[in-house]
Amino acid sequence: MVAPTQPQTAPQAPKYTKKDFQTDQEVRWCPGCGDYAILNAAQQVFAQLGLPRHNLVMVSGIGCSSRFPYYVNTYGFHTIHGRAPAVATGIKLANPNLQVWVITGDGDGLSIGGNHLIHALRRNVDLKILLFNNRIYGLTKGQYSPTSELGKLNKSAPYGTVDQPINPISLALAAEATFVARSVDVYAKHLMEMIRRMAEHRGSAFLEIYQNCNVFNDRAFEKFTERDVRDDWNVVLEHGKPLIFGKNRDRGIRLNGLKLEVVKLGENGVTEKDLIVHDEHNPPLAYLLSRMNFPQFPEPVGVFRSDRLPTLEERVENQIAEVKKKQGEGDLRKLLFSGDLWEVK
Ligand SMILES: Cc1ncc(C[n+]2csc(CCOP(=O)(O)OP(=O)(O)O)c2C)c(N)n1
Ligand code: SF4
Repeated sequence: MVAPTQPQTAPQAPKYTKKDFQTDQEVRWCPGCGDYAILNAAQQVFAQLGLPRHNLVMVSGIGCSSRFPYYVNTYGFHTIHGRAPAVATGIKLANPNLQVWVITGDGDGLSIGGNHLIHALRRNVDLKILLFNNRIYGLTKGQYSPTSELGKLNKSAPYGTVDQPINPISLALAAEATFVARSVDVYAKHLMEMIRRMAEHRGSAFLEIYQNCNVFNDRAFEKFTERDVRDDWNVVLEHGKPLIFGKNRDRGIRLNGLKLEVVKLGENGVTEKDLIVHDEHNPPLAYLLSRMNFPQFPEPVGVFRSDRLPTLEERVENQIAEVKKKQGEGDLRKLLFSGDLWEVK
């Protein structure tokens, strides 16, 4: 049995403001870094969750983004490079009442920690994973990352990268994450809404956040996120609504066979009825939409997939209860002294 998705609220939680989630730690990010906006959005959402602070845990790996736990007044764990999902899985299994957040970067989460990320997602551990994607290694001063665009020139690729980048949304969907979304550091309201949705979700929740590193990869997303172009170059995914975009709301996304295409409303008899209606509960559609990227398509932001399925910790708890019903309480001492024993002299 799977319980319906509900906010993990506790009636006794005090009324918080964003300030309650700030710390006295000096924030060491560069002035102008997109990380500040994400921190601000997260602190505001945490204050509104109705959860006591001691029920929240921030777990991070290594990188600029991974400094996050120092700046949030909850429990926190700055772990080792790429391993935050493994540590977070242990925390969640040991105490399923905690709401566990993982903070990672495109290098931390997709390069050294790619393997851990995939397995946390496929196991449907109830983790809320924020991936700050600045398409660069920030902390180590600007090497290219698994999301750097093909041909990117930088210190570690003086003639341009020759690697095909990872699409984090496609990867998360292929790994069976049950909640997958994207937002942008400067879309404050949208970003807060996505973080709130993650908090309410039970199961592996993955949010890719386009984050500007103004020192080593400045303006990486500006062509589709600047105020004057974003309506023309973003399509906002909303469950049950047709995929319409553009300043004049006159363009949309249609399926032509198995391919997506941009169409203009009113042209060649195209109407709203021809457009795809977004469905968060349709993983194949989500995957198709995840393949839309600027400049061939508007960049989708919003929730690609959201499905309530049994989580790892629910399965573990159920299994223990089932076995206990059949075999009674276990006896650790008996177990340790069963089977073949040797005495080392
Ligand atoms: C085992 C190990 N390998 C490499 C490093 C060096 N290192 C530290 S952070 C980092 C990449 C960080 O990039 P990203 O995850 O994109 O985070 P950002 O700093 O951009 O937020 C690397 C390679 C390390 N600290 N430990
Ligand atoms: S190096 Fe880039 S990602 Fe790191 S704090 Fe500075 S601006 Fe932010």
